[in-house]
Amino acid sequence: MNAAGAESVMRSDAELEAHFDAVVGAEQRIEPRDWMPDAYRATLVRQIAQHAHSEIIGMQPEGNWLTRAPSLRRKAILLAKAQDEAGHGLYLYAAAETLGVDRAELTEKLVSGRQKYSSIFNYPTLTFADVGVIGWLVDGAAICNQVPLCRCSYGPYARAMVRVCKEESFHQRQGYELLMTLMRGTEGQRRMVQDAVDRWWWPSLMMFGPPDGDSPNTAQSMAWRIKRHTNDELRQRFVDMTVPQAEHLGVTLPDPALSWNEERGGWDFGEPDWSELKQVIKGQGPCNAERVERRRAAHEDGAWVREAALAYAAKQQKQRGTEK
Ligand code: BYC
Repeated sequence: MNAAGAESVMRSDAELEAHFDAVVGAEQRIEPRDWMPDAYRATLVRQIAQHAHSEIIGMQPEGNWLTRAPSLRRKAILLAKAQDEAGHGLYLYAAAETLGVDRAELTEKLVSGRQKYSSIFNYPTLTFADVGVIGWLVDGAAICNQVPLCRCSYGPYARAMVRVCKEESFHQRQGYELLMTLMRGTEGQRRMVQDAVDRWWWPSLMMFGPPDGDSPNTAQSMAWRIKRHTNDELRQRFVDMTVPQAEHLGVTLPDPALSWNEERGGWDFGEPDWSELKQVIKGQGPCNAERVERRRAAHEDGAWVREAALAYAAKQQKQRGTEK
């Protein structure tokens, strides 16, 4: 038993909990070997797994355009972005594993529908403008949501977020640059951008989760300093950041209720269709079945890679054993 282990045997549950609360209250980090309440661990596994799954499933809508990108430059950018997302998934699965779960088990829960991933990836990508809008709006929303997670109380998750956020901001810029290029193009290209904005705006607002009054997890996650802001606070921040960008781009956001509120110093906006979010989360969005099926098939197709990696690791271990 290590020193930390011996110490925890000597402390009562109440003392351990008081120490945990003090560490979180002092804005210090909880690390994998520290004592933590079971519910804190379960909440982190739930959120980090869902986040990891979102990164991996999130490659699919964009992957749809990899072979049809309009130029070599656009193809190289899109490929690099999708590869970054695979990397984000890996950091996040690694962060989840520090909590005592196994990546294979998490993947199994994803493909059997027992764990969620972000609702946003259940919408189809109909034109190449969707690639730009995903970068601008979806990655823009992801940045708003994830920058505060760099200050999450759980060390491995917070540290993983630092690099993820840097890469997300490159993703957001590439999306905006793509859209600027299309907006400088033909009338048809401008219409294509507006159509993509019309389809992705409301689902992007739903990425932040249900309204605060219907969010069962927010209060506890904020008390534990996993979440640093409520869903509605982040949604407002996103709208305030995005409206001037839409103006600069020359597109109209599809919300007649959008208006500047002088008193609050923020934009008022309409109510997303929360019944749609519920349906998509339940697995009944336009592409849920297709996304999960594709992930399941890719996982099965990759079985030989995992077997080969395990056989190679065993061989290396055996060789090291005979060298000793
Ligand atoms: N979609 O109590 P609430 C990316 C669930 S990937 C699906 O507010 P919480 C990218 C929620 O899980 C970025 N489910 O929950 C990748 C909960 O259900 P359970 C993805 C949702 O956890 C590739 C229930 O509804 N980002 O950027 O306090 C290409 C009640 O909600 C959604 C993350 O994962 C949703 N939209 O807050 C491009 C960020 N909303 O688990 C880009 C990390 C809610 O109790 N996650 N639910 O059964 C979070 O910040 C939080 O988990 C959420 C939800 C804000 C999403």
